[in-house]
Amino acid sequence: MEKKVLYSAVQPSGNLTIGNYTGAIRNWVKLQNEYECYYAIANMHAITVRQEPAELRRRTVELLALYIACGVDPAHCTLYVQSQVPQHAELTWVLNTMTYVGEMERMTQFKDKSAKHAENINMGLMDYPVLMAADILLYQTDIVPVGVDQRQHLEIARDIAVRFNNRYGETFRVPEAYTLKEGAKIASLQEPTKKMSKSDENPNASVYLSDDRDTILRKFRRAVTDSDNRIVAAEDKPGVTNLLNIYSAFSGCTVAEAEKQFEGKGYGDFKLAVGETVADVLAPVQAEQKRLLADKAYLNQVLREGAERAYKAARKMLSKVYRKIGFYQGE
Ligand code: ATP
Ligand code: LTN
Repeated sequence: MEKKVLYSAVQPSGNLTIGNYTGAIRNWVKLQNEYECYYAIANMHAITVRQEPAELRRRTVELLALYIACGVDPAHCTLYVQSQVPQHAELTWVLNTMTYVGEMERMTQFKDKSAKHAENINMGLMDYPVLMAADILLYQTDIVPVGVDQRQHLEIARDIAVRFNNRYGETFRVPEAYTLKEGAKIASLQEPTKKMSKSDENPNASVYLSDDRDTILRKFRRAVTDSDNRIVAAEDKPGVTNLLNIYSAFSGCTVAEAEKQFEGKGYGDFKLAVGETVADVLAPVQAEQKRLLADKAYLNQVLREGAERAYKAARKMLSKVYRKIGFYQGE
């Protein structure tokens, strides 16, 4: 039986955080044998906010090395850079004509990013979800593993697919979101009601996958908690709840087990244990990423092969779309 298709991507827009790891890449590894996987580096999405060209280029390769260091296997998955497959931009144009401005204006991420980059509310920022829909729909994707923050974009991708199918006949497969419970939403260490984000200006708010052990321990030591000293998950204790979630995601135990384990302990010991657990998981990943980055020839080859595979599938799909909508492609 043919494997179902899985698609996901991360933007090379900053240093990845432990949220990107638990909410995205780690799940990719768990799913890679069960599905036919496409894992992209979404550099076209990244330029919707301003990027320094040299940095964008460097981060693209670093992200690829990170995927592989986390355990994503290039022999089984298609790893590629979004801009190297032109059909993403081409399909976006078609889908733009069936997406409403009002829908895009209502997107939470668009509103957040518009507030944050008020000097640069560009068309690409608004079009971001349509490009994401094109990514997903080009490969007849069945499931899309994303963190909670991306679920709204996935809903729009589904709506656009259904809309197209209704108008032009069955063309796109309608994708499903896939979110694992633990690690799906890691919050900021400084403002635990906000999500941890790689583009947060406060470096203490996020733990980066590239942070060394001392930095990790220090950031957890400074994490915002509360004054009642009980290590339990509760709605009015967002800081402690977040730390319990992180501990659970990195140690493999449940939040309930973690609560039990830390019963009667102080916040100081608890934060140290969370920091050590995270640092222990990240150390081998960092070492492997460094080793891979020293072998550019290998990384370039992975990207070449990935782009070729993705291109073949995308070209077929776009041609089908062009046929359906009446674009002349020769007789
Ligand atoms: P930015 O802040 O630059 O927009 P980001 O940190 O949100 O970036 P993305 O590249 O947008 O990262 O997201 C990559 C993947 O990581 C997505 O699947 C997203 O759901 C997941 N993710 C991002 N932040 C978190 C988080 N705090 N907790 C869990 N998953 C997350
Ligand atoms: N917008 C996504 C990254 C992304 C993506 C995708 C995720 C771009 N294209 C397609 C899943 C499927 C984000 O995580 N911020």
